Amino acid sequence: MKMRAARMHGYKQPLRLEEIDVPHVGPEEVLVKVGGAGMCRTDFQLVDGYFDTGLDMDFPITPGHEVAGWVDGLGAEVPASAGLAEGDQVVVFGSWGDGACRQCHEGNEQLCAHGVWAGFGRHGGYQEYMPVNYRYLIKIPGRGDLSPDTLAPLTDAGLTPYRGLKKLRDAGHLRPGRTLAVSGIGGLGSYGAQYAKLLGGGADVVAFARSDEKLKVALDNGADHAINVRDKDTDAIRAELESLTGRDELDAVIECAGSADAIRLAFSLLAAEGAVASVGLIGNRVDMPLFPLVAREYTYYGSFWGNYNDLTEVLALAEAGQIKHTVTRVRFDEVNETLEAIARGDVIGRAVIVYD
Ligand code: FEH
Ligand code: ZN
Repeated sequence: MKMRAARMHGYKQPLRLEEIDVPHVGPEEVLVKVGGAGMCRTDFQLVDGYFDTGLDMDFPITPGHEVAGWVDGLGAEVPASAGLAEGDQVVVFGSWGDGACRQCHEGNEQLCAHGVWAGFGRHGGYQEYMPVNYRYLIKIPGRGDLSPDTLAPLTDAGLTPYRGLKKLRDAGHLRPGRTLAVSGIGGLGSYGAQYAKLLGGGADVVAFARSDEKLKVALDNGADHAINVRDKDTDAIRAELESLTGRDELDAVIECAGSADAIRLAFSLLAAEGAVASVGLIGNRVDMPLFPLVAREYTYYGSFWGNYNDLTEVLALAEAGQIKHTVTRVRFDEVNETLEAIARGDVIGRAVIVYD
């Protein structure tokens, strides 16, 4: 049987839209019929060579690490205890550790130094069927009220800011009287604005973005305030922050963009003992003054993707109707132009490939 696959044959070139054989599954694998594949800025960066010095790529590869769909077949050794059957709706936990290191034993497979990621090898969500080890599938209860195009983004865009905000919350940075900024309202930030209220402990939430359309998403998703930071210097932003919140500082920032400007702004506005959690990856390096970091006792968290249990919590919030989804459905033949739109920052919410 054949399937459509948008595959990468090399860096800095469009994905090739191909017809290839549906893969066979290994004994412990499940064949997932992809119902939705989120298109992450990381996918553009993969094609553009962001990872070319860090990852060995055996081309062709199929991108797509943000996947939801249905069980279409089971390998012979998938145990009954996995509770999976043909037709079940599932999401893919996309970070597969070696199961041997401390991080894997602690449940943080996304931090495994020897792990592999869906969409960074032979199979990913940019193809209609993908084999996945049964351990990395989460079955969605059979009510069917969450479609694959809303489920898929939860496995990365909805997962990544959740983990970052948990770090800020669990370290005591989020409580009444505090000001929490959600920086960057793209795929990740559209969820980050929601978690800022759900996990924020009463903190005042202000969204930063470079487009009014994206700030509207943040306000619709629960942010208390919104500041368009495009072409404004720090003093102007600080004045606007004070007029909106009554304070000219931030106590915590979930930084979802990752650009040098966004990170610099976060630290420029940070109150003493403030914390920034970086989850965005637009840039390559962080440059900040040392003295304020030390003398004001800032905390800077890196937070990567999320672990399996984080994802189960996000899915529970979605199943309870506590998460709003901002999805742009994409046809398979629009994949390359959509990657370019993502690179320009022109996509509102999350683009999701659907194989109609
Ligand atoms: C996913 C896979 C690999 C690198 C980076 C990412 C991010 O999109 C996680 O949020
Ligand atoms: Zn991603």
